[in-house]
Amino acid sequence: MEQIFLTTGRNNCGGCCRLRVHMEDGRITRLSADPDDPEPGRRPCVRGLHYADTFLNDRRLLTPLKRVGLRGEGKFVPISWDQALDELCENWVRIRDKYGPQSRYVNYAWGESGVLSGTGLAKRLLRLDGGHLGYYNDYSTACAACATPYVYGTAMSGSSFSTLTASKLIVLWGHNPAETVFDDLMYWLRKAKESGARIIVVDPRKNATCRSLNAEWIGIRPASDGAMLDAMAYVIVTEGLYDLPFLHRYVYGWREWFSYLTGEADGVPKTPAWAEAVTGVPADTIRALAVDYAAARPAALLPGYGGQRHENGEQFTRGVCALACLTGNVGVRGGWAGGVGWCRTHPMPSMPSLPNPVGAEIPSFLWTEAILRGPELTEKDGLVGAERLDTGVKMLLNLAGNQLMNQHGDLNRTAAILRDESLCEYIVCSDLFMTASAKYADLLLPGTSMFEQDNMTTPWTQGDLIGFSPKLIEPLGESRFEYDWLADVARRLGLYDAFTDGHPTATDWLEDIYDSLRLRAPELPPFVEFRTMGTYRYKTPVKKIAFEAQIMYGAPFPTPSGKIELLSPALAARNDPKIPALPVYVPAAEGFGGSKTYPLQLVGWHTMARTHTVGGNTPALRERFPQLLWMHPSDAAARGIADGDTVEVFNDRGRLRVPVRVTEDVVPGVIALPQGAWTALDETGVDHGGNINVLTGHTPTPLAHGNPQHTILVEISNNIM
Ligand SMILES: Nc1nc2c(c(=O)[nH]1)N[C@H]1C(S)=C(S)[C@@H](COP(=O)(O)OP(=O)(O)OC[C@H]3O[C@@H](n4cnc5c(=O)[nH]c(N)nc54)[C@H](O)[C@@H]3O)O[C@H]1N2
Ligand SMILES: Nc1nc2c(c(=O)[nH]1)N[C@H]1C(S)=C(S)[C@@H](COP(=O)(O)OP(=O)(O)OC[C@H]3O[C@@H](n4cnc5c(=O)[nH]c(N)nc54)[C@H](O)[C@@H]3O)O[C@H]1N2
Ligand SMILES: [Mo]
Repeated sequence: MEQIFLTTGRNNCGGCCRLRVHMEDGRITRLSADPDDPEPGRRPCVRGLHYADTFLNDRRLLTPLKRVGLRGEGKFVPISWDQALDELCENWVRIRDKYGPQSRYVNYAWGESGVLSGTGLAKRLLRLDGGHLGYYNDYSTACAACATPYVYGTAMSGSSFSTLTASKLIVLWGHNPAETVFDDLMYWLRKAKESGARIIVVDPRKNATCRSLNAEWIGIRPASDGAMLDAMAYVIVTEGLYDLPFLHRYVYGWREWFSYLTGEADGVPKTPAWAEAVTGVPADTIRALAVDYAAARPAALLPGYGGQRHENGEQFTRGVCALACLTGNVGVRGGWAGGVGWCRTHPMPSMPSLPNPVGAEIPSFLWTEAILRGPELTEKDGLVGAERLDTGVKMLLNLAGNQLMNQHGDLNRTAAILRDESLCEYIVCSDLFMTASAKYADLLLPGTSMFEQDNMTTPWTQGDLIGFSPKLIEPLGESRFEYDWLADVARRLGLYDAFTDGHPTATDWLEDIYDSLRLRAPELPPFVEFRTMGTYRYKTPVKKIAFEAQIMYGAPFPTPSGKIELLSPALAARNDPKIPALPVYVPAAEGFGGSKTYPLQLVGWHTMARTHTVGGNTPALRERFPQLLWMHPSDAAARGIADGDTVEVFNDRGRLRVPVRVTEDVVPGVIALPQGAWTALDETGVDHGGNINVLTGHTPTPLAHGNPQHTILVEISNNIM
């Protein structure tokens, strides 16, 4: 007899879709969309519908594994859980006592994006045991989240997507929600279009969103957007199309910005022709967009995170905010303030966190530096909470993450750092598969998937829904949820009671967390009911408009001046040309024209086919979405490359091989490759998986110290031996 249960995904996806799990005789037979789902904007996509193939298969790790070969070689022997945890504790205590708590690090990892995650729980245990080196920011929004408060005083710069139906013109700038999902944004974009909004996509690629919305495409060179934003502002200023009362009332530093735009300050007017040379976008197109954006009130310039995952990503973020201010599109329904765009409307569940006795934190992108040269890091590298570190990272916990050898930059350099066992002495990974990162573990522990363990989820940027993925089957083989084995580690360390705090199982925690949320949100159904619903949408819709209170009621902005700071005194004081006081274009060193040897700009994106690397080993998804390099016909012809040819893409950092798709959907001089493909390095250091991170660098962005992983210069060869 078939039974149907409801669940929701809990890896790093912005969808929070509700899935039906069909079961027979205790086995999962298939997944399907729920026809009764009240959420028309959150229907499962191809990744969600494949979760059973992705997570429940014979590729799963089934026992703890201990490394026997060289680190990274991928040679392991199975061991018992008892032996695994004994060895883990031995190293844990040895490293703590020899190097101190600061030598322990839990790496950025989002394979488990539920309320309970291995990373959060491991930090809890380490904090009960003296602490660990911490990190701040992330690989998703480092630049945007850091730069937005410099402008508005807060990162909560997002409005409810439903307000976009009031927009007359929507510009999706480096934004591709048809693939990246971002809650129910696509649904509201469709609604906006039905209400008559014109939609334009600014992207180096004619992306899936552009095609799906039948929107207009403006192709732009990667990391050059700031120049186009400057030129649009120039047109709006010189043609008198700006909102002067808005600037007077709410904005600090606009006159200085005007002087820069007109060239009064530096002798270079930031005209559309000036920007054309940088961006490759025709001057007429820039001028027309500027005029239309200024005329269509309200209008929304909606940035994704793609434009900010760049060397100059902070300035991109500030540039978009500046245009919104120039046209008075902040604080109004149908406008958009720009910035990172977080928007929380309802109470959300979270695991209570403990203070970290080690105050020091690094930016998340600098973990390889903390291993290699921890004690050399200073405030200039973004170290906070300590002037210096006493030690490099000696124990690394990588739980449900594939950063080590897939998602971090410059994988060849990363591999060299990780292979040196005198640097980081002990690496523990927990994963479902033998990933490229898992191969670098000294101890590799088999985790449980979303079908084998209760967890709770929250949506991404819009806070109106919570989800639950219930345990439906027993864990495969000997795999265990991180909570369970961490509790065993705690027991060995004499910290069991403190760690579990009266919660023998993870589900006990979830119930407690949920019940305390219910005190704040009495409309929530009882836990027993909620856990069967897949997703629950708050009944009271809150349509939030960012900065409405400031614009409608005159509340001050939470900045030092109380105004929107286009000119930032804090940034002026840094006196760093890479992050100047004004929100203006700063060229990327590895941007267009940055190298004669490597003339092509390579840009990555987050593909429909995977969530980062998750799904990258699912045969049906691999077949349907082969990893292909997009290349413009003119670049292909210049190199004698035909559609379907396999080429080698290379720079000083690495080489990869991948088949080419010749297409006019990418601008000339730019090639594009989806990020997240599984690394497959051969003995000569050539990657055959098509992983863009063999080509990305390790230089952090100037203010956020974030990952510029979309800024890459390369050359291509079709002369492969
Ligand atoms: N299917 C799927 N969905 C996902 C994920 C996934 O891996 N797969 N990952 C999730 C996660 S963790 C995150 S952080 C988000 C990521 O969300 P984003 O960072 O917004 O996604 P990206 O695909 O990197 O970038 C969005 C678009 O920006 C374009 N772009 C890149 N560089 C530039 C530029 O310099 N200028 C302009 N104008 N455009 C540029 C890309 O071509 C792409 O179409 O997605 C989430 N959703
Ligand atoms: N070049 C380039 N690099 C990028 C990006 C980019 O745009 N370009 N994007 C960056 C961004 S935005 C992000 S968020 C990061 C993502 O970086 P990661 O979070 O490291 O990437 P994932 O591939 O999602 O890794 C999840 C891992 O967890 C495992 N896993 C999945 N479910 C479970 C589970 O239930 N239990 C356990 N134990 N393991 C599980 C998966 O098998 C996988 O190995 O990548 C960043 N890297
Ligand atoms: Mo991300």
